Amino acid sequence: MCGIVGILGHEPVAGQLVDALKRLEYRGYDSAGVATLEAGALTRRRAEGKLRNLEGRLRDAPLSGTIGIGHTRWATHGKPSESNAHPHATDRIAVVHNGIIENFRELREQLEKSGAKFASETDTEVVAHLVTDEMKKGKNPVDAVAAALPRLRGAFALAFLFAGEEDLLIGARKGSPLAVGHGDGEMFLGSDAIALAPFTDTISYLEDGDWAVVTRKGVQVRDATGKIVERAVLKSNASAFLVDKGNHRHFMAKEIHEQPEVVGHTLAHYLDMAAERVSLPMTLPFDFKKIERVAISACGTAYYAGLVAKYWFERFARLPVEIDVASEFRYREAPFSPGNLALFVSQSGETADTLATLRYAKEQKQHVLSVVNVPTSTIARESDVVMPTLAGPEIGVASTKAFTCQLATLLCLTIAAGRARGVLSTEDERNLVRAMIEVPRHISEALRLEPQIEALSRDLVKAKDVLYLGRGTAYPLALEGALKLKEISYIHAEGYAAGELKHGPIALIDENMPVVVVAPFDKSARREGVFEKTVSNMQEVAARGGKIILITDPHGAKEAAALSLSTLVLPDVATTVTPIVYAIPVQLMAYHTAVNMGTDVDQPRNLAKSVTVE
Ligand code: HGA
Repeated sequence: MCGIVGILGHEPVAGQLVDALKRLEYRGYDSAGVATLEAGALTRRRAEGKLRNLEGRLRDAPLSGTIGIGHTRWATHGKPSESNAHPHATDRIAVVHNGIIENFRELREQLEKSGAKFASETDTEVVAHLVTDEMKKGKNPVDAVAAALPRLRGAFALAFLFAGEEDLLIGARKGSPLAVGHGDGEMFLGSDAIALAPFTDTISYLEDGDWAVVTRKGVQVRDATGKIVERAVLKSNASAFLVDKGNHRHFMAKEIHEQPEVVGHTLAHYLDMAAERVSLPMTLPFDFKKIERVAISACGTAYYAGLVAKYWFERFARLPVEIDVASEFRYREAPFSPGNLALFVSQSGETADTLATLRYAKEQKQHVLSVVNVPTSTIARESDVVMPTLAGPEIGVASTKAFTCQLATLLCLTIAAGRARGVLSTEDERNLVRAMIEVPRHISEALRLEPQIEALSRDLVKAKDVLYLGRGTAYPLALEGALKLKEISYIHAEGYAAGELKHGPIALIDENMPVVVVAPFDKSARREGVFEKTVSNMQEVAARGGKIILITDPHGAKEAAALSLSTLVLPDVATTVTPIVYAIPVQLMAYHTAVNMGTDVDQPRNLAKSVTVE
């Protein structure tokens, strides 16, 4: 979260900085700002709120500098306001920051004692004063930054601009991502390659602890010990991704509708369709037969994808799975026996808590496998093996297509595990793969429910609270449905395992409470009765006047539609793939409710994509 950019250009760079920030706005939109050098002097324009406010400021008071830095903010320290907007500056330097400076209080006290005057409530501003302090002692900009960085605790990506230095930017990263873009006599810094795509496709990624001295001639990178290091220069394909909404009103709508295609791409990557078997294009650096336990760690929607995978691993590979949200996992000091598998799921591949858990798992000698949507991300780079989801850039803050692609990838992995462990027969695998091949078509059919869901959502906007229920793999879907509704419509929602209803949440049910029941008709012999058990829970809700919205298939509708106020009938799909197909109505319901509420669907309040803070 928070996007940063820096440009050493030929022409005035303010417009380019804003273009790059537009591509980073998914990371935060509490405020935005830029700083350039005007006749050598640091000059800033900043504005609270979305980037368009900054554009307005720049129209009224343009900047002409050919070197500059920019920032779009997701506030962690200090309210979203103009004075807390980055860049933060003294008369010597301006800085933009993604991350958290954990020891900012203690640094601020020291700096204030020696006369520094602070103008914001942010943690970031200490960095500006710290470097200024070093420069006042006579250090040049590079030495001043070198002296200041080791004093910062926490996570950061930083870009510095210096008064009077027309050919120098310094970037640094520890924890948060930072890329260097190489142009023709121009150079760039950015939180990701997508931000720099309009200017260059030639990118180097800084490693953790690196800092980079950038001039128009090129870049010199030093590692945390100060040693000059080489970082590979890669060709990025980020510019191939068009960041626009197509014919849709929101990125989220576009991304929901892209799912038949992107899930299809992802499946095609991991399946041999002709042989009807899973065929992973990468070599796993471990043998599933020797794995005794899988530990899954993720955050938010990716965590729910991991929760579905737990059911699949246990069922198809007979592997015990432990799963926890990364922000808990990392502090639990969970014991691991060496040589087992730690699995991480993240859309951005930069999620700070997931990354910290990954590093812990590595210390504990686990094999590290990650499922990520950004293959150049830190999580991808630090994993032993990466299974990319081929969802393409996801811009809407509420994750949709990344979730279904994560599920598709995880299903392929669990089947590969089942085969390797001798648990899944060739026949079972063939049946599963046949069901998977049909998923993109079933998603398209599910999307046809949109008008019915749109009509339904006009009632949902009146609800104060909504309950989502599900059993088995429909339980994580209930959790995901509730999360999606909360995050974009701001209606309070809870997801519960249907069997838990009577242990508490049933007390909430009255005639004002919509209850969304995710209940595919489960045909598998082993789990016989799961659907019937959910129907019993629906009876309990109906008896208390709760308004049921049932999401099921034709068999389920025949059995239980009478209990519900509305029934969404999805195609009859194999039980295993239901989480992928049932994600669609759950997403559409949240989307249309939010649209009817009039909220900012793609950029909901208080949220940001790519959570690079803890
Ligand atoms: N701590 C800084 C930057 C926040 C950030 O990176 N969010 O993701 C601030 O609050 O401005």
